[in-house]
Amino acid sequence: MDGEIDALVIGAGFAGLYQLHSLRDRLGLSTRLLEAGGDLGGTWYWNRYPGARCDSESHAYRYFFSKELNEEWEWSERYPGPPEILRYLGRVAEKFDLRRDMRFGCRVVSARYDEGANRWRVQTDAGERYAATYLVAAVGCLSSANVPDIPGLRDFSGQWFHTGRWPHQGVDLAGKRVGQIGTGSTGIQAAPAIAQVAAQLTVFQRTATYSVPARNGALTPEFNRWVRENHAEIRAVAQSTPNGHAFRIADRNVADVAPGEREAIYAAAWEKGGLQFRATFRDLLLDPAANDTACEFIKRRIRAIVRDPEAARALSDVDHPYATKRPPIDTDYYETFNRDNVTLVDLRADPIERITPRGIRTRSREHVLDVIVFATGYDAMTGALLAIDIRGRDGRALREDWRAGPHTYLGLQVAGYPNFFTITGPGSPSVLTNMPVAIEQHVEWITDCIAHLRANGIEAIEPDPEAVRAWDAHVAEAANATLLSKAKSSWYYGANVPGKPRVFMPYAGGLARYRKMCAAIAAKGYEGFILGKAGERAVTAARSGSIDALAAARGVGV
Ligand code: N01
Repeated sequence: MDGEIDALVIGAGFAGLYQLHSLRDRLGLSTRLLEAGGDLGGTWYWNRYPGARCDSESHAYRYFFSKELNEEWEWSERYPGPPEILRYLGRVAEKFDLRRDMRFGCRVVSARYDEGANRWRVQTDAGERYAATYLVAAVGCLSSANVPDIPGLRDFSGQWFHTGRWPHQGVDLAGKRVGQIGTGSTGIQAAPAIAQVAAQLTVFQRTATYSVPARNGALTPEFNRWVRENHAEIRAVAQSTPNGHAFRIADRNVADVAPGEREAIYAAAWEKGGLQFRATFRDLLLDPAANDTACEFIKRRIRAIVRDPEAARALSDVDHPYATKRPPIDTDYYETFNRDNVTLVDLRADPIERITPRGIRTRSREHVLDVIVFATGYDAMTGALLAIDIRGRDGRALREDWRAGPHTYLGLQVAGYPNFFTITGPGSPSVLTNMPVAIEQHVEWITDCIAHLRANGIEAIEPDPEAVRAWDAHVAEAANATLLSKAKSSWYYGANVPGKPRVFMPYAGGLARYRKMCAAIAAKGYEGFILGKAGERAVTAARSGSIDALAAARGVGV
């Protein structure tokens, strides 16, 4: 056995670092962190594609748990890129002396709950073994790259890359003919940067989307002073809004203002840039008529920017309401299509038939390419968890229990998997928020929970299957109460991965509301969880029936 420890954390992104610090330094637990990548950073370790940048504004894209850390750290830009975010996380690791308990290049391949010992037995791809009482998955929601199975890829004679696995030494695209598949948040960031160096860029678009300018720029010393001096207030705003950003959603409906004023509000938000566009009216995700006004505004802007009428038509031919798929923000995305070296291929009219040795063949012609960039997203929310063979009580397999979609309680725990926690797991606000704020809340909740167990001599915790069933139903209800349910092709539903169950995975009820629920549940002695000794738990859970059966009975998760 390579390691007998109290707690094991998988993943060295924002979530894993803070969880290691909390369990080790706050609770005094022997804790180890394992990371598949060669260094810390999580998503930012892997995502180094041209144009990569954070979509959250930097003054809220940070940890809030340490005022001292905030006072020491200054972001240089409104939206930092991977090198600066990695420097920030490196500073965190250094300040809290985290590296001594982190192992890199260790991919966890299996985790098995040993009920007799009440321990998780974890194995890495190198054959190292660990045993821990608590297992925390901090594996990220968007870390399992999705490379579509397009026939012929193996025969392609050029190079190909997925944006989420971009080579760290960079890729020389100068003078190359580049084909980019995918126009989500990543593709929209990548295309303008690639177009600046490539000889020719061909963007293959399957679904058009609505992008708003990011308006990145250097932060002034005055702004950074304001950030330092208003740490508590910025934190309070981020923690009290539905999306965890440091801006409030306007307290007005679209119908409350006259058309002229509405136009001016949208125009000001467009000029200001960023995800705040979503915050212009409170009913944008609730009322189709309200949403239509935002769609129309953005479509008009696209048509005004893009000179080629056919490209303008395809880019503004969006099939879903605004922000029902994750809204991207961009730097000169639409303007890029005015360059002589950029071509848009509308895959709805001219679908990809196959990849050939020379490039990509669509129905109408072959596009000859030196490099293919897959900006095709992720097996989101469940992909990285299910890549690990996770076995709970009686050898039950998570891959089997989640065959019809994920089932969790609060996105934090799974029935039948005692002392196993998922940071920003499916069923939590996670990807609908500014991630570090959601992560901090989960890490602190898990830490408080484990502290409670230890203070009260409780061996283990897991959710009651009844609570899981109710939570599944609530997650579905929360999505259906918004327009998010109108974009069935979104990765929130797993629709981008063939064969993946179509279940709305994140919790759409808002982070602020969710935080209150989590706190209330803990205050009521962890209501909905089963706390006790391993043997007693097995009896209670068995009486409650299987979670699949309960979910199916409610028509949820199938
Ligand atoms: O992935 P996506 P992403 N043939 O799944 C297309 C976060 N993020 O990497 O819409 C042709 O959104 C697919 O088309 P369609 C953010 O949360 C954060 O861009 O499925 N096309 C779509 O256009 C974001 O939402 C930052 O029809 C295919 C694209 O590929 C999430 O990551 C930056 C295809 C995939 O878009 C994922 O964004 C970037 C196929 N077979 C991303 N398969 C920050 O800055 C897929 N597509 C924080």
